[in-house]
Order: sequence, then structure tokens, then C-alpha cells
Amino acid sequence: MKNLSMTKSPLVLVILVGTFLFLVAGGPSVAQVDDFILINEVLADPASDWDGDGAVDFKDDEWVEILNNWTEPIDLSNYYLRDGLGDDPHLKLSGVLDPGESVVFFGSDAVAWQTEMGMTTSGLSLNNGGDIVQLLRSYEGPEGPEMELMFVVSYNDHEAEDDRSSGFNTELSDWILFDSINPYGGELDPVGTGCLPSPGSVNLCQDQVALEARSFGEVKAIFR
Ligand SMILES: [Ca+2]
Ligand SMILES: [Ca+2]
Ligand SMILES: [Ca+2]
Repeated sequence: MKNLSMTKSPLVLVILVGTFLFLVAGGPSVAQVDDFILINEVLADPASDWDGDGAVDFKDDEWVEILNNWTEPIDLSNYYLRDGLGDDPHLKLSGVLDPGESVVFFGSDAVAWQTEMGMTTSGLSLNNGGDIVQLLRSYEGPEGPEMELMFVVSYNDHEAEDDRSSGFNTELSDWILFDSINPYGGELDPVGTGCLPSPGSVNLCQDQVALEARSFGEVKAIFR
């Protein structure tokens, strides 16, 4: 099966990334994703022990979730994560993702890899005032290994408060806030949903669906 995404020209990718960044950062977030691998959810300001090592750490407990949106398994061993600053990636990924499967990488994974590589142990380095998260892939260029940008998301300041994550809804049509632990009552996009962060699993938000259904029923009742 031919995968169109694999053969995207760099220019097309740049346009797509630019469009996507505009949609995410310029709200309202209406991004239709057809990429085969994507950054599905980001938690930049942890206040809980998300990586389960027994300690809450601003660096170790940050996380980024990757989703396989293709029909074949994806080997992650040539993929890297990086934030908006600098040229060096923060983490080399590993493992194989099955179709529809997601996996989470923690700041502590990045610290471990950086330690192994003799790099500064900055973790995933997700800025709490807003940042960009990039998914890169290495390939063999004519003059040696090169990196290409596969996917990028941006998040705003209010998405990066204690234990709030943001990410795609299940339809991958909208970038939403997961703020059940630390509710957001403001009006900036994405607005609060009362949904739970879901590291390593599907971004379900049953409460939101139920709430919207009820609201719609109420609206219909008014006009009956
Ligand atoms: Ca942070
Ligand atoms: Ca921890
Ligand atoms: Ca998730």
C-alpha cells in the first residue's frame, strides 16, 4: 500500500505545518489531520507523579504522546522529539507502534537518553509559558544523516498549567484541553472541557460528549 504521507515534498510539509500551526495557535483550533504519525497529546507543567517513579518533578513528569494514525506498524527508532529551542533533539524514541496505538514518552525518558549521550539533561524542556513540540525523523541524506520535520504542535500558556494537557479529540479534528484535574474557566482557545489527561491511551472525553448532547437537547426544547 502506497503511503502518500511518506512521499510528501518538503515544501508541502512546510505548508501543512504552517497551516497547522496557524490553526492551533491562532484558534479556533480546527485542524484536520491526515498525517500517518502525530503528536497526540502534551502535558508540559506536571504537578503529579506522571512517570510513576515516586516523585513529582517538573522535568521528569512532563510527557508527550505519539499516535500511529496509519494502517501499518511504525518503527519509532528513527524518530526524535524536540521543543521550540535549539537544534539538538531532546529524546530519541524507541519501540514499534501498532496501527491506532499511542505511546507516551516522559521527561525522565529524555533525561535518561541525554545522560547516556553525555548531553545536558534538560528533559523534554516543555516551556510552561507555551512552546512548540516537534516530531522529527532521521534519514540518510546524500551527505550523511539528516533530520526531517514530521509533525509539530504548539500550545499556549493556559494549556501548560498544573496537570493540564492538551491534544487532539478522538476524531483528530480539533485540538482540545484536558483539564479535569485543574479546570480552566477562561475563554481562550482551547477552552476547558473537564476531560482527563490520558497518557498512552486514546484521548476519550465521555463527559464532554454527554454534556454536548444534553446541551443540544436543551436547545431543541427551547425551539419546540
Ligand atoms: Ca514544563
Ligand atoms: Ca515522577
Ligand atoms: Ca492520550
